[in-house]
Amino acid sequence: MRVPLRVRYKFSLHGLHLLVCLVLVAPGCENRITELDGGIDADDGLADDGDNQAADFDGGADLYDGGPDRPWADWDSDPRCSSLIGLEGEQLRNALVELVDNHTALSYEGARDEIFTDIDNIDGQVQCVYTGVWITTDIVPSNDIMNVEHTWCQSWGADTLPAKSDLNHLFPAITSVNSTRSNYPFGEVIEVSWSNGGSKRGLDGWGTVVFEPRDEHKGDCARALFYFSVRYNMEIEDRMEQVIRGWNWADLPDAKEETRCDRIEQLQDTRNPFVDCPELVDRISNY
Ligand SMILES: [Ca+2]
Repeated sequence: MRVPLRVRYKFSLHGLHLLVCLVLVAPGCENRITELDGGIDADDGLADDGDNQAADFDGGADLYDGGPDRPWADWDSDPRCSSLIGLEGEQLRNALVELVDNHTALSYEGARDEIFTDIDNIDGQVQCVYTGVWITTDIVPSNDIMNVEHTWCQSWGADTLPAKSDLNHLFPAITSVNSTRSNYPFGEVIEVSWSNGGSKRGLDGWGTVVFEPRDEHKGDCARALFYFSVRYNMEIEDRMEQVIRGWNWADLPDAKEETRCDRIEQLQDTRNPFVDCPELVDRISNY
């Protein structure tokens, strides 16, 4: 069994300070410096049980320290976000709700049809977001093969319209893999019990069963969840929120995700603003 990261941090700080320093300056670990400082007592350099919150919310995930800020002045280059310039916190949340509220809701059957025949169909093929497996189809496939994943699970509050059919959080997935994800929270797996195509299920650093999408889908998943939280005024569990904030930056929107957002706008009249401007995620402190 692997030792949870927070325990390893304490062990390292007590006995192997040099090792800790080497880890901190390794490429890609720069963000850990600030986070780790938050868990160190300034007097003796040892982890303090009373203020090691940074270590506590890690849970096996890469520590999140926020993404690079884009100056508001540069946002003029993206007219889709121009109405949001300068807004943060509740003001931003309210402005986002104005943008995404009252979309044109499809029936669930209609949404499923659009996924398989239009928005996720590329030259007659549809890809499972969790495994990368492609199937050839120009219709809604058999439910035994591939179906629709509710990133915000139906059992979490997406079981009625319009949330149930909101394409901004629906994706195609191999049926058996969708069942494996079930309604487990998203997180970073450190003890793998199942894996397929880069996605994993298993225990995170707190010993909770979580599902981790493959890297290519981590950001898409995160932005779908932040969208859902704002659109439907639903809270994201704190541990999951810390993880997916990091995923938002680790897997920034690419042309495929942006094109998907365009297609959804044609059908629903609204977009996922976090796909257009992923920096917005960090300008709301709690979802
Ligand atoms: Ca992606």
